[in-house]
Amino acid sequence: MNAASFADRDQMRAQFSRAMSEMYKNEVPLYGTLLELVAYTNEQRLNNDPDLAQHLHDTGETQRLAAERHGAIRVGTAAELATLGRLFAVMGMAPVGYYDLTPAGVPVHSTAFRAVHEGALNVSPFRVFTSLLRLELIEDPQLREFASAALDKRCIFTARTLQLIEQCERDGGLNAHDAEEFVVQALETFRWHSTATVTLDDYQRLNRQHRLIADVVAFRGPHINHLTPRTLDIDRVQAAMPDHGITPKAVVEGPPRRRCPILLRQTSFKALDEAITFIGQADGETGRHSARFGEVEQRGAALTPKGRALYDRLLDTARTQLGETPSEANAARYQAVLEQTFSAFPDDLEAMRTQALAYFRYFVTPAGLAARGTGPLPHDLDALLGAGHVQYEALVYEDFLPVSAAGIFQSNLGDDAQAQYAVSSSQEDFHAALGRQTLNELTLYADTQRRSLQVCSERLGVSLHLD
Ligand code: OOG
Ligand code: NI
Repeated sequence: MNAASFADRDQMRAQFSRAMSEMYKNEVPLYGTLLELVAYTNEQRLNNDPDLAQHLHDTGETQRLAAERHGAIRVGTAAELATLGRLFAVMGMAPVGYYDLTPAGVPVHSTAFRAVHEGALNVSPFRVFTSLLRLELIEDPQLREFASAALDKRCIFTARTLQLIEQCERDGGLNAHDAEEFVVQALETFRWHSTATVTLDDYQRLNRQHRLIADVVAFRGPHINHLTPRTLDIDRVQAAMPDHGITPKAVVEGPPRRRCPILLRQTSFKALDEAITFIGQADGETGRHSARFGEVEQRGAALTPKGRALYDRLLDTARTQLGETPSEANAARYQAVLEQTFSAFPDDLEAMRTQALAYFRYFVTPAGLAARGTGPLPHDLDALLGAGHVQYEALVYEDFLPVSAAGIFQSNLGDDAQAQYAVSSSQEDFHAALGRQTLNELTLYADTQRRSLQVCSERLGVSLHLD
């Protein structure tokens, strides 16, 4: 079979993202409410802000906005993580970035599976934040043994999913019929189960060690624990949530509100308290577990290492100045401190560009194209920008933030779930478990920026410096 008759991986990812959203809407109706609120807010925002509408049009983001979301899952073993990596690869998703959450008291390390090329991202930017439990952090050897045995017994993939992954790897793709079946089969891995695989007693022992450990070990599979739509105005969504029966966490994670958004701002609402039937329970007898929640996010510019260092430093300064963990009680003060601290981060694109704080996509303007035939053009980017032959937009940040992720985890696990781990980050262990290296997100942004300059060079017939 040749490549032309294989199903398009980007379309498969788009279809999977839709199927996941439908499933989660049925499982967690409040997610459907949030989707409506976000769609309404985005529409209002685009109507009232023609500049923003133009910007999203120029970067190709308009078409992806309504479908844009990320999900999150947690797995228990290296084998589960490695097979998930192969499952996501079928849909054109690669592991990008490494996030160590143990310093924040969450016993996992994580990556994000997503598309990497700007063209593929514009077809479907669907991402899955995927965490691997660090079982070695369970102190009690007996409990560790129990957890490990429970995980070894389960298989989180359907037999058909495994067959189709192998087939895809062997042949180089799946035909349209198999691709459709793959989406249906793969979805099963992420479904919620209201029956646990352990007794209530064992669940409670796991839970006492860490709620996250119970959430991973006591169930048949890595249920999707939230799906997050992308809003163009997170403050407005946050303010409107209570009117729609949704109670958001007090503090929006990430940078403060700005004219030119950077990185990622996120807020979530509390996990549902759900009835679970444990092993050995009589008919009608249930226990409770809470794992699934909702989240919304606003994405801004991807930052260079220099920009990111500035962001990390300012966030750290703000938190130190606050003197305590951001919470309901100090939310207003935190907001004020954050805004004041971040006044040191330039809030216009030109300054962010000239100071090399963010990554950009450059494109040729109609005026540039018209000028091409009229004589030699400058071979210098600043001159081309000055003449209006080339324009730019910030690249959208496609990844996650460890401090924010830890805040999201914590708010949904309850404050009693904080723990102290005296272990070091272990990217090598993570790579060994995954069976491959994670990609460096900064390289990907630099590649996209360089490709956009390459296109400008070709279209204008000039040779630009591409680094
Ligand atoms: C993942 C939490 C992190 C985000 O958006 O930063 C996350 C989890 O709770 O499994 O989803
Ligand atoms: Ni999330």
